[in-house]
Amino acid sequence: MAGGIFILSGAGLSAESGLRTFRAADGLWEDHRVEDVATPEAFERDPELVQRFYNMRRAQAAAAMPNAAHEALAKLQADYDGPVTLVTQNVDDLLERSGAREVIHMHGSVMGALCSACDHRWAAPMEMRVSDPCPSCGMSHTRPDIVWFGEIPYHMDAIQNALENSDLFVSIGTSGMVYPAAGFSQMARQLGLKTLELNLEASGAMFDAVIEGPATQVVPDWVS
Ligand code: BJW
Repeated sequence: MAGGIFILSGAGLSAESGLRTFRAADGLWEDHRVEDVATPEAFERDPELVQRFYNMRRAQAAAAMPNAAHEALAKLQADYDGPVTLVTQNVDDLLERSGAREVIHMHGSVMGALCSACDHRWAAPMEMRVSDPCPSCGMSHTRPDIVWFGEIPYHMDAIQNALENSDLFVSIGTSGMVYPAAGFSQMARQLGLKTLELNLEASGAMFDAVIEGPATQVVPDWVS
């Protein structure tokens, strides 16, 4: 069996599917202040504003189609003679819709609802409201199943375990500005993995190799 491949993806993977990245000049954070929509405090202060932001994101994600980069990663996972762990910071489901399996969504999923009273999770309605009752406890504390700033990303133990059992770390379309994901390439190097970045523009972090270009070109080229 071949050595394991650990793939970390970010917003650049879905950019050519029409989903905006966060920190580009035309990115989401140009129109929406992080402090207003992506923190638990924002949700406490103005839940309807936060729900509107994620209702919009959910509609955009549902309308988007997987691109050649998502499809290449799903094919790699299916064809490669070893484990391919797909960890994404993205909250869309485009990897799953291209056939990828067991995608680790470390920042949650815009397609999911979470009850902040009992932690029950269920499929989000397209138009989510705080007043929607939780199907498990009946309380009306419904929020998007998203990891906001100051919250602990999901599946950290599984991520650490996959990193320790891989030989190659590949970062795709992420600026490396947000921790803990931003620290994974350094952790990988310390664990002795080879590291590769595929990005429209190099993030500036240290990698053994960097290939610059749009994900729909560089990811299929790398996979084939
Ligand atoms: C293309 C392309 C194309 C474009 N082809 N490429 C001070 C120091 C250090 C840390 C902290 C600090 N103060 C606070 C922190 C912690 C904080 C943090 O990192 N803040 C920084 C801003 C400094 N982090 C947290 O709070 C996290 N939690 C945490 O740390 O808990 C503590 C803990 C951790 C672990 C164990 C125990 C305890 C939570 C972070 C939650 C992030 N949430 C968001 C929003 C929610 C999801 C959503 O709404 O979608 O997640 S923020 C946003 O950034 C989103 C993304 O997933 C995340 C990363 O962004 P990404 O994907 O990199 O996008 P961009 O826009 O930045 O970059 C796009 C890239 O694509 C670029 O590189 C382009 O070149 C490229 N690209 N087109 C290929 N066609």
